[in-house]
Parts: sequence; structure tokens; C-alpha cells
Amino acid sequence: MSAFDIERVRAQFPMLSGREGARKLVFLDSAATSLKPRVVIDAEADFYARDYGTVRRGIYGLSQAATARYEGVREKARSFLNAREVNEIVFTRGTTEAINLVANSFGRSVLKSGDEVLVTAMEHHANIVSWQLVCKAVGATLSVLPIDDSGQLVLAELDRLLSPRVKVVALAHMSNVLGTVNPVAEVARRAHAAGAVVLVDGAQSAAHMPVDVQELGCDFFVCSSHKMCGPSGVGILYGRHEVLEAMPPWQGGGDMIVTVGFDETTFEAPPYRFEAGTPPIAQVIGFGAALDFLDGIGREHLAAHEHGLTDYATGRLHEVPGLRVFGSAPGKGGIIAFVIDGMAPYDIGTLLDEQGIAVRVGHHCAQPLMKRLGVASTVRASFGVYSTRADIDALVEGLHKVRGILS
Ligand code: C6P
Repeated sequence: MSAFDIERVRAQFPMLSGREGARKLVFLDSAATSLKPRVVIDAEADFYARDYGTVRRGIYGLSQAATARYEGVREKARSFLNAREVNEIVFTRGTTEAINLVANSFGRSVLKSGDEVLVTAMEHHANIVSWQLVCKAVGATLSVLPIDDSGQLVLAELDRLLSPRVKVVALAHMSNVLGTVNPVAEVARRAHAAGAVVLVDGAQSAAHMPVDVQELGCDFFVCSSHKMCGPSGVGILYGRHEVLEAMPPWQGGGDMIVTVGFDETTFEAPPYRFEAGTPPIAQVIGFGAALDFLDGIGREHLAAHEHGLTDYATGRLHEVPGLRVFGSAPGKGGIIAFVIDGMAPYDIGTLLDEQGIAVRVGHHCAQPLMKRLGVASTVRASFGVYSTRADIDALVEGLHKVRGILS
């Protein structure tokens, strides 16, 4: 696929060609999860139908072929994130599990009483609660880098907050509410100078812009396949070799050990040390097809497409009387959270759904951010590779209808 041919892209998503008896779908919830292209669905189904075998456990051909394909996806993931080494890629169940892995393995072995983990005011609960649990257990505390009214990090506060007590800085690459793309490389540079390691939550960025973990300079980068046109139940933890190497296992079980005795167990090197138990084999294979699909389009094309949609949507949404958007950072990604004066977000979402328009409403698993914004919940429209201006037009038209009903 050369430049961005939206109709050719859309034709590859069965959910967009209309389900039997169902109204045409206007899907504006890609920040929650993405739709799946046919190549991903087929890769997973074909694997189950023709090539199914377990990985790293079987002497027979099917298992060895499955292992080769599974490890092939690890190499695709390395290339997708431009990690230096393939053993820096750990498969997890998703972003949430990846953060919990780092918090429980790295966090519990490094954090001591009086230490701090610095997060930001725009984090998803996954990047707050995982750290909070570990902080509580070891007597460390969570500190918070604030945001300004446009939804950008207040970097002027960063150096003051980066005291020698801060051992970890954990921040979103892109906010799932504000759409803000954070200056991760700059934060990482300053955090490293202060002696902290940096975890980047890439749940919202990985499928929407080129990501180069070496350029970002982070120690950890995490993302979820299901938001990247891939299957649910799998994700990536990228960890810098030297850091992963020094981390103890988190979960124990099959395939992460070298020898087991009742007195003592020795562990595999990363990434296997962190992949206890039979992994989500078919999902990893489907994920490989999703990474090929995104790279086939080109993430720079994709980012340009979604920025164009964001600008268009921002302009059009302001035509709706009483509508207020949260987050106006320059270069924000394809996520627009908003409220309409006097109307409950849940009512808006329900009435849009009746028109075949899928948006998310609620706190978006970012309650501290909602508090900072002064609302309990918002409506959120978010875009993906298959989104169009027609989807946005349908949303705006739908909102006018909702206003007619509710006001
Ligand atoms: N955000 C949303 O609608 P999981 O559920 O593990 O795949 O991803 C968690 C997660 C972590 N960080 C960020 C920035 C996220 O946006 C998400 C998931 C979805 O916004 C579901 S709450």
C-alpha cells in the first residue's frame, strides 16, 4: 500500500462492511480498542485450523513451527519499536500486565522506604494503581507532575520534583483523554540525569505514530495488541537489556526456569524469565499480522491521517452549542474528550448509540485527571486507521439530534 488509501484500508475491516441486519457502524472508540483487519482474523483462525501447536515445549514439527512463528513475532515487535535486541521484547497480556510486571519486579526490588515514583496528572489507572500498590508495600510514595489547562505537562516543575528519592518516572506517551503527546525524550533525559528509570505507557501511541524506543531513551515501553489492530490478550513490555537482566522474575511457572528443586530454582534469561506459563500463542501470531498491517500502511501516514481528522473534528465539534473540549496541546493525537453544557455524558453516549455511533463515556480510567479537569466524566471520540471525516460528520449530526432531544 503506497500513500494512505482510506477506502482500501476500510475494505479490509469486516466490521465496517456492515453486520447482517445491523446499521452501518460509526466507530469512534479506537482508544478503547481497535477493529481488526481481515489479515489479523485470518492469521489467528488459520493458525488454529491448520498449524496449531504449543511453543517451546514440543519436540514434534507442529510445535517447532509454532515456536519459530512465535519468535518471529518477537523480532517483528523488536523492529516495530526499534529496540536494539530481540531479547528486550517480553510478551505480556497487555499494557496493564506489563506495568504490573515492572512495578512488581523492578519496583519491589529497587524501591525502599522513603523513595518516590513520579507519575503525571494525566495517567491511566494502570500507571497509577500498579505503582501505588508497590509503594504502599515498601513504604515509598507516589508524586505527581502536574498539567496545565491546555493538557500539557508542566515541565518547569520536573526538575524540582526529580529529587534523589525518585527512582522511577512513569508517564503516558499519549493521554487517553486529552490526546496530548508528551515530550518523553526530554523527560527521560532529565529523569536519567536525576538517577531514575523511565517507563513509557505507549497504550495510546503505539498504533498511531512511529515509535523508536532508542530515540525516546526510555527504559521500559509498554503497549497492547488489541489497541493496535491485533487480537486481545497480548501486549509488549520492552525493557532495556541491562535493566531487564537485573530484574527478578515476577510470576513463577513453566518455561521461565533453568532448573527447579524444592530448595532452589534458577531462572532463564530475559525475555523468558518473564513469560511464565503457556503464552497466548495464536494471539501473538495474530499480533504479528497486525504489526505487518500497520507497517504496510506506514505509521507516518497513519499519524498524518489522524492529525488531519483531529483538526477537522475539533473545528466541527465547536459548531455544537455548549460543547467544551478537554485538551488543546499542539500536535495532539486522535482523541477528543468533551462535555456539552447541561447534558449528562451517559445520556449523550446512549443517544448516539441509538444512531449507530459508538463513543466512550465515563472517567476513562483516569479519575485523578477528571478531578483536575473538574468533571466526573466526559464523552470521548477517538480515531483509528479506518476513521474518516464522514464518521466525524455523523458524530456532529448525531450530537445536534441529541441536543434536540435533551434540551
Ligand atoms: N485505555 C481507554 O478506553 P489495557 O487495558 O491493559 O490494554 O490498557 C490499559 C491502558 C493503559 N494506559 C493507557 C494510556 C490506556 O489508555 C489504557 C487503556 C482504554 O482509554 C481502556 S480503559
